[in-house]
Parts: sequence; C-alpha cells; structure tokens
Amino acid sequence: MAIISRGFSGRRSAAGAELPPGQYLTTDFPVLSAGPTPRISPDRWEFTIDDGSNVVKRWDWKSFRELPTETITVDLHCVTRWSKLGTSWEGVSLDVLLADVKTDLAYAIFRSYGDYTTNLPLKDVMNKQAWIAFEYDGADLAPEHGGPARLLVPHLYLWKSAKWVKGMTLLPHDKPGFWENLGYHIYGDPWQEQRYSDE
Ligand SMILES: Nc1nc2c(c(=O)[nH]1)N[C@H]1C(S)=C(S)[C@@H](COP(=O)(O)O)O[C@H]1N2
Ligand SMILES: [Mo]
Repeated sequence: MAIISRGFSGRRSAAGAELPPGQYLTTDFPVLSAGPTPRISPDRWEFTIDDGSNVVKRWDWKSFRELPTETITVDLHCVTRWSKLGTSWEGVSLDVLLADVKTDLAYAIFRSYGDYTTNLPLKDVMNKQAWIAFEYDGADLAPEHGGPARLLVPHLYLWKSAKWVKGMTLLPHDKPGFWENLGYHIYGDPWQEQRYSDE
C-alpha cells in the first residue's frame, strides 16, 4: 500500500507554500474598516491618476467598465493574522490603467472615498500584481468590502488593498499612508512578517 506524504502540515496557499508566518486560516470574510462605510453609487464613482500636479488619467464607471477585465484567484493575508485562501475576484489590472502613463516617479499613494490612503512602490502594482476589483465570488462587490471597487494587492498585507478606491497619486519618494503613519510597516510583506515599522 502506498503511503503518500505531502511533506508539510499546513494548507497550501495559491502561492504554493504554507501560510505566511504567524497567520491562521479563516473561511469567513471578516470586515475591517477604520471608519464608516462610504456609499458610493457607480454614477458618482471615478478613478483618477495624477502626478501630484496634474490629473493624467480619469475614468468614470462606464469607461472603467469598458476596460478589459481579469478573473483572479488569490490568497488574502490580514495583519490581524487571518488569512483566507483561494478568493475569486473580477477586476481591471493596474497594468491596463497604467499602460500609457509615462512616468519616472517610482511610488504611489492610493486614495479612497472616506479619506483612507495607502502607499506602494509603483513596481508592486505592475506586472499582474494589482487590480481594481469590482466583483467578489461572482457578485458585485459589497459596500462593506469596498464596493463598488477596491484595490487588490494580494502579495502584501490586506491593509494595502484600499477599499472604495478613487485614485492614485504618483510620487518621487515613498510616503506613508493611513496605517503606515500609525506604525504599520511601510511595505508590508506577509512572508517577511513585516507587520510594524520596527520589523
Ligand atoms: N478605504 C479603506 N480601505 C481599507 C481599510 C479601511 O479601513 N478603509 N482597511 C484595510 C484593512 S486593515 C484590511 S485588513 C482590509 C479588509 O478588507 P475587508 O474588510 O474586505 O476584509 O481592507 C483594507 N482596506
Ligand atoms: Mo487589516
């Protein structure tokens, strides 16, 4: 009789490894918001890219939804230690949004309705690493989870995935956003357990 050992004890994530250090699995989908849920109807929604002085790109809901979309299945890792594997989303890749933005600026800060912000190196939102998602699990994204649309950057802790996202500002230097200003790590790689700024 064959004895098959998979050689590890944790559940495999979509990234092919066990859970990041210090994380536990959950199957529900907790809601974590620093403030009240803003109610943004699609006819008011817009997403802009600016370089700190000029808006270089602008989409309203209609033009945004005419862009090519992707279905992505990714793992989520929250800094409060829950991880949820194999979540399924529909969204527009940041590669599409940035396709004809020519810039030397290497950083970005994302802005949300309700004033949340979070910073990311521009290279971390390119090459199939980040999306603006508008569907979760086959249905319109619920307001609590960031609907009508949220940023999704699954390779970093989930606070980087700004809900109710409305724009990104390109910057020459990295600049801390909401949680980063309150002591969370400037980058936030779950595999390096970069939870707080002293780690
Ligand atoms: N605009 C906004 N985006 C946000 C937050 C927030 O408070 N406001 N919380 C962040 C944090 S800390 C986490 S863990 C995730 C939670 O996403 P969820 O509520 O869909 O689980 O959203 C992130 N994006
Ligand atoms: Mo979080």
